[in-house]
Amino acid sequence: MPLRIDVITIFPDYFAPLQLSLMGKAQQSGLVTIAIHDLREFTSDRHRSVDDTPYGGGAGMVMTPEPWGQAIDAVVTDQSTLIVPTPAGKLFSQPVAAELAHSTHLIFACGRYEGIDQRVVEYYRPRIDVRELSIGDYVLAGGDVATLAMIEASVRLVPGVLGNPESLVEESHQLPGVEYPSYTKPPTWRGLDVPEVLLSGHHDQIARWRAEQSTIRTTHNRPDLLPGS
Ligand code: 6GU
Repeated sequence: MPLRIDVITIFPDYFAPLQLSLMGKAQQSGLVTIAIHDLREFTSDRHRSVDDTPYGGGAGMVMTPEPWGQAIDAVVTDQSTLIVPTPAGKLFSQPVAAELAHSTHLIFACGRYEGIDQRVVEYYRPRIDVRELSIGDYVLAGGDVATLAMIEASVRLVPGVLGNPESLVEESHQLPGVEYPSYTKPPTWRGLDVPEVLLSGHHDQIARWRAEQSTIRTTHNRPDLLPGS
């Protein structure tokens, strides 16, 4: 059974790139089905409004629950996972991506403004799996770009999507650190040589060098990933 993904957004055009490259191929091959839905199609007022001022005061606008309920009800099943992208969510990570890749049905509810009325999460939480997820410690204008990132990270882990699953094995060998640097032809570029060991054909030495480089990079760029930090 293919992974089904429904995205609900007020900016359907954000999702055009899902037709390209690996995500486009994943859909063409039938391993993944992605449908994009315009939240405004689920409004019932003349102005197709989706937001209002926050109770309790404060800056910005909050998305009203009615259109969200209509839009989610149109796609939800008891097998669905509802994902609400928000900087206030739990951190999205590679293990979360792997869980989502093995799901039956994902619904992404992309909020804008100051977020979605919290009763939408409260309503669906007793009924289905609901996850509020953040992609990192910075603030985006809305959940759409975060949704693109989460879809790409998850879909590439759906069995059969990657032509060469060796790359997943190599990624897993580096964990919990980051990858070693890569080089290709030409052997000299602007006076800079490819590290000699990589041209040596000594596979054990190459593996050792790469593990060392991975540790150096992790120490320098991501000390938070080192054991005991
Ligand atoms: Cl999921 N949404 C928004 N608006 N900002 C974010 C984010 C999500 N994750 C990190 N920053």
